[in-house]
Amino acid sequence: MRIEILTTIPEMIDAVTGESILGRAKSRGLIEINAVNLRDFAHDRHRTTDDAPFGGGPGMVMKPEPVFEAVESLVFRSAGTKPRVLLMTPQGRRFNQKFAEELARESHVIIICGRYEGVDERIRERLATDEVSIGDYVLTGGELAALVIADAVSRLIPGVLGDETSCETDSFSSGLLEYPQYTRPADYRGMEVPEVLLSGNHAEIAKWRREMALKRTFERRPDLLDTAPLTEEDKRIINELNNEK
Ligand code: 6GU
Repeated sequence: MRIEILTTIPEMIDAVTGESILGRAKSRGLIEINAVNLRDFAHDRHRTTDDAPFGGGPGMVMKPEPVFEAVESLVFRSAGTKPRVLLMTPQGRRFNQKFAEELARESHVIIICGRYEGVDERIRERLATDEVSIGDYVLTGGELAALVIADAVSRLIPGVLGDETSCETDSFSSGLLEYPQYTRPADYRGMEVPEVLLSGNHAEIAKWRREMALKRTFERRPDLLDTAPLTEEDKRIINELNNEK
């Protein structure tokens, strides 16, 4: 899988993708994440990538030429395959785990970071396959949002997480929030780890964890219970939680 992030601030992308799990995945060849400097595709001596809006008004707009030409050069090198081209914008489709799973099945994803007050409308209309937002708040630019996408997608690629850390037990993959975790010491300042976790009884531990995941989801994100796959026993537990309320 190849992810290319088009930006005027490649340093921001390199700083994050060179470290930790993403850095290791890159050096092991499991994923390719490249920052592409839009200034390299500018047409003038000053390497300009933005300009004043036609019709006047405040702020600057990202020019079409560097973005079109950068994307075209990447698609050309992609030899026949059709990449997804994401435009990062607060006006886009809201990113979530399902969207991450969808992108993880692609072989080539290009992400355009909107900067300044906006991008030329022709980029939206003719170049982007998707407009993507990471939530209802406004960032100064799309770089942090692009990194969120790259991170969430990369960890779904087989081998990126260690063998034992599986993304199948994640919050949201199961449709529920996660159960509480504890590690040593069993008693910290009088705060004790639940007895069942020390019991060695794996069936009881699994039961307790499922109950806790249901309880946590019920309390914090009841909306998720509408779509999570639930067993009859799960539904009984939720009914009980409802009755307690
Ligand atoms: Cl993708 N860009 C910006 N600038 N702000 C955002 C966003 C993206 N997603 C949420 N807020």
